[in-house]
Formats: sequence, C-alpha cells, structure tokens
Amino acid sequence: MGLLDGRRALIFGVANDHSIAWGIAKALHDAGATVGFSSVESLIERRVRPLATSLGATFVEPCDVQDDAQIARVFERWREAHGDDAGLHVLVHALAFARREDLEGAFIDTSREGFALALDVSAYSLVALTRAARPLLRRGSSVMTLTYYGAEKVVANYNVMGVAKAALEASVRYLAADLGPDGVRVNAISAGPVRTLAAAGISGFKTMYGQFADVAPLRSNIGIDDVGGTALYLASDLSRQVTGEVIYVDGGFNILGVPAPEG
Ligand code: NAD
Ligand code: 0WE
Repeated sequence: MGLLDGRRALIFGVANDHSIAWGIAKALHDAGATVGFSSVESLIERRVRPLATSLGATFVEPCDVQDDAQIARVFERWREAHGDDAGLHVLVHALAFARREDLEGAFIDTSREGFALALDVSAYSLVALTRAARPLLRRGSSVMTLTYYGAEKVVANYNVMGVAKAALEASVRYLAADLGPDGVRVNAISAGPVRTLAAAGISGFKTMYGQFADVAPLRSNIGIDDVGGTALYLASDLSRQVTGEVIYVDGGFNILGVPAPEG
C-alpha cells in the first residue's frame, strides 16, 4: 500500500540521475505512482529512456517548453497513451535555463534577450504546462515546481535566474488561486544547492555548496532524495489543504539572519 497507488505523474526536467526531477520520480514511484517523463529531445534516448525503463515507465516524450506545439503534443500523447478519461494526478516542473553569461558578472548587464529567455523557460513554462494539463487534472491533483532562495534574496551570480524564480513563485500563487476551485493544488519546493548538471561550472558554486553545510541549521547539504520526500508529501493527500506555498528543503538555511560569532 503506497500513498500514491493508482495515481499517474508526469515529470518534466530529468537530464540524468543527478537531476532533482529524478529524485522526485523515484520517491513518487516508490509510493506506488505510475510515472511518465518529458525532457528535451536531445536527452531522451541516451539519458532519460534508460532511467524511465528502470522505473517501469513507458511514457517518455520530448518537449522543449519554449515551443507551444511541443507542449500541446506531450499532452495529446498522454491522452493517447492513457485514454481520454485518464487523469493526471501529479505534474512536476523541474526545469530552468538562463544563458551562462547571465549567471556571472553583474545583474545590471543582463540583455533583453537573456532576460526574456530565462523568464520564458524558467517561469512562463509553468503557466503553459499547467494550462495544457488542465483538462487532465482532477480534484486532488497536485502541480509542483522547483525554486531557489535567490528568488527572495540576492545570491551572487544567480542574477537573472533570481528574477525568474521570483516570477515563478508568484506564478505558483496565481495558479493556485485559479485552480483551487477545481480542487487542484500548486506549490513550489525551494531546494538548497544540489550538484546537478544545472550547477556544474557555475562560478563559486563549489565554495557556496561547502559553506552551506557549515552554516545551515542542520549542518548538511541536501540531496535529491530529500527533495523527493517533500515532493511525495505535496503529491499526496497528506498535503490536501496546502496550496500556493513555497516549502523549503534547505536544512533551515533560509531562516538564518546574523550568523553566530566564531568559537
Ligand atoms: P538539471 O540540469 O538536472 O535539470 C534541469 C532540466 O531543465 C534539464 O533536464 C534540462 O533539459 C531542462 N530544460 C532546460 N531548458 C529546457 C527547455 N527549454 N525545455 C525543456 N526542458 C528544459 O538540474 P536541476 O538542478 O535538477 O534543476 C531542476 C530544477 O531545480 C530547476 O528549476 C532548478 O532551478 C531547480 N533548483 C536547482 C537547485 C540546484 O542547486 N541544483 C536548487 C534549487 C532549485
Ligand atoms: O536554478 C539553478 C540553476 C539554473 C541554471 C543553471 C544553468 C547552468 C548552465 C539555469 N541556466 C543555466 N544555464 C547554463 O548554461 N540553481 C538553483 C543552481 C544554482 O545556479 C547558480 C547558483 C545555484 C545554487 C548560479 C549562480 C549562483 C548560485
């Protein structure tokens, strides 16, 4: 008996087995959910398919979230695969993108194109995916996304991604208000730093990652299975009256103000 027996989840954002989306997929699958995956075309056969197969998943479809036609196609394929009446109980949005040049140097130098790209892929895509999924969502369905503390406070180099995550978190609240009357919940998980592909090569990430474990109240880094646990809570009826929230999986880092004096 699992918390998600008989439920179907569609997960966007698996790139490899370090992805936060993969930690979430494992947790939902372990709780009894049927999981399906969508990712960018280039990752599907080599990266996503083998991982999907290991969870017994057969639904694996490409989608670049910048393309409305590709978004529409994923949900058409979902209907073909599961039937017109088959609901989607859990929608996981775990993707983001900004130009690398916009994740270094000063935020003030962000170009119009770089700003639009980051906001389109990292924030608008949640709105577009949720709207496309809406006919499949049922009373009790749960939509979730991934965010980061740089939405709220300045984190060096996070720059335009911080602005995109602020838009994403606000979008969670507006979507929660739109879908609440249908019994559909929308929430965000604000994760501490994780060594994923999206963190690779970020200048200063390694130092920040190490310092995080020194100062976070729980004195440890977080992992994708930790995010999976909170995702399972958000996917299940355990969180049935929780919507529009940002839930932190960060060892308490976000509560800190002035650090304790040395010694
Ligand atoms: P990841 O690189 O494993 O995943 C990012 C995913 O975004 C990849 O699968 C990539 O293919 C996908 N993506 C990028 N552009 C896309 C597009 N146009 N269409 C479809 N998919 C696209 O990295 P991750 O760290 O697991 O990131 C997942 C989410 O978690 C992101 O929203 C990220 O901002 C967030 N997050 C990450 C951390 C961290 O420290 N790694 C912390 C907090 C939140
Ligand atoms: O949301 C993120 C990372 C998102 C991301 C990462 C990349 C790297 C490769 C978006 N776009 C790109 N584009 C690329 O070309 N995180 C929360 C991880 C992260 O990224 C940082 C961080 C942290 C933490 C960037 C600067 C400072 C801290």
